[in-house]
This record gives sequence, structure tokens and C-alpha cells, in this order.
Amino acid sequence: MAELHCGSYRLSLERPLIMGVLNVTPDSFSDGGLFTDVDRAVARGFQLMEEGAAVLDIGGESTRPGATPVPLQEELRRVIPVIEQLAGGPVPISIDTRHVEVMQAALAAGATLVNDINALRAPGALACCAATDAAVCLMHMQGTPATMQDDPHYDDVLQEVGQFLKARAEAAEAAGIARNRIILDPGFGFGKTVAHNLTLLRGLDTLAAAGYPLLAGLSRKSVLGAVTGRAVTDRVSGSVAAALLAVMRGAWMVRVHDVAATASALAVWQAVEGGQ
Ligand code: HH2
Repeated sequence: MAELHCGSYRLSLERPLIMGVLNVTPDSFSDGGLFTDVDRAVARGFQLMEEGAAVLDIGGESTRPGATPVPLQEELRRVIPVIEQLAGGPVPISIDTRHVEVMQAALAAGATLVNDINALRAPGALACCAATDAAVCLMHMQGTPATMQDDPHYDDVLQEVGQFLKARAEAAEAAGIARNRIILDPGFGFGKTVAHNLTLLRGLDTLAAAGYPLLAGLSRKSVLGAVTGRAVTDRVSGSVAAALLAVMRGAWMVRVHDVAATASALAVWQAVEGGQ
């Protein structure tokens, strides 16, 4: 059976899974400030597991458009105590960071997936992950969070994102990260207009055709606000619809804030499609 190797965890690639978002930040765009206290963050982690998260993605730096970078010591202070308490449980812990020092500390604290919006392009990032048995998620981003929404431009967004992801997967494999440890992600909202995001979602199956498991993160994002006219606090239905559309087009994992609602939608999808 096809599986993703994620430290000692094995995640089946046979059915779609949910990555639950746990932002230990004061300023994330949709849940900033809710889980900055270690106990609250850990409790939220257990809640997301109960609701059906197959992975918990812990982040200590908001990467929303225009966000200013967080000092390294502060990012470490936010995430490491939470990882220490949640690691080793029923589901793997993912560290959402683009900083090598944070990857290293998180892996030492028990994280077994490195989710990097910068696709391990920082010096030392590939080697840091290759030295472990952790899985990696390589995401496409045009520009940096500070400037990425200023004027995103592509001649062919699907082709360019696909080419970038293929090149990063090859770089990861060349560095010694086995193919069964690699996830790719088109990076919805990271240097993309509403039209770019919709084109990517519409054409997700062409990215899935590359053969690597795909992660899609549309949860509560501004593209859904643009389509529905809803504020960030009122995008659950739009997010569930987007997650389902992503799965229907070949996404293996969806990164979501609203785990229970997404799990119900995927259960219905699975009941109808899973038997085929
Ligand atoms: N989106 C966000 C953060 N990390 N990682 C992957 N692989 N894919 C994504 O689409 C993705 C991601 C942004 O969402 P969120 O964490 O809720 O917000 P913020 O960056 O403000 O903390």
C-alpha cells in the first residue's frame, strides 16, 4: 500500500487526509492570538486530533501577506514547548517554518514533518531534513510574504507552479530525501491573484499527475472571501467546499482550520467515491 513516511509514522496515500492548523501566533490572519498560551495550544491540538486531523501543523510565524518576520528566538519560544507536549501522540506533528534553526529544534523536539512555505530553499534546509527521517512539504511561493501580493504575475500559472514543484522535489531527492517522504503544495494565496488561485484549483489534477502527494491549503483564505463576499470569520462553508474540490481534483491532504466540518465533508465524499 502506498504510504508517506513521516518519521516512524506511516500515512496512507489511499484516501484523503486532514492537516489541522495550529497557529501559536498573535497575528495569524484567521486565528491569531487564540492559541498563544502553551496550555491552550496543546488543548487545541488534542481537539483537532479528536475532530479528525491526521497531522497537526504547528506554526509560530504568520506568513499572511505583508507580515513582518518574527525573531528566531521568539518563533522557537512559541512552538517548541507545544511540540514537546504533542509529539509522540497518535498523529505526526508538522512544523510550519522557513527557518533552518526552527526546523532543527522542532525535529529534535519530536516533529516528523517539515512544512516549508519556502520549499527548503534556505541554505542548509535540505541537508537538515535529509539528515532525519522526517517528511517534507515543499510549497510554491512567488516572492516573500512581505511583498508577494504586490503584483503577482505568471504567463501560465499552472505550468510555472508545476515546474517549480518538480524542480524542488528533484532537489530534495538529490539531497537524500526519499520520494516517499515528499509532499508538494501549489501554495494558494502565496503570490497569487484570485484568478491565479482559481486556475490552480481548477487544474490541480495536472499537478497531481506528477505523482507526488499534494497538499492544498485554501482554508479561510482571501480568495474565498473574494468569491463569497464573506469575512474571514465566516468562511467555513467556502473552506469546506474548496477542500472538497481540491480532493476531487487529486489533493491527498487538505490543510484546514475547521477540522470537524472538513472531516464530515470528506466522509461523505469517501462514502460515495471511496468504494470505486
Ligand atoms: N498556508 C499558510 C501557512 N502555511 N503551508 C502550506 N504547506 N500550505 C499553505 O497553503 C499554507 C501553509 C497560511 O495560513 P495560516 O497558517 O492560517 O495563516 P498565517 O500565515 O497568517 O499564520
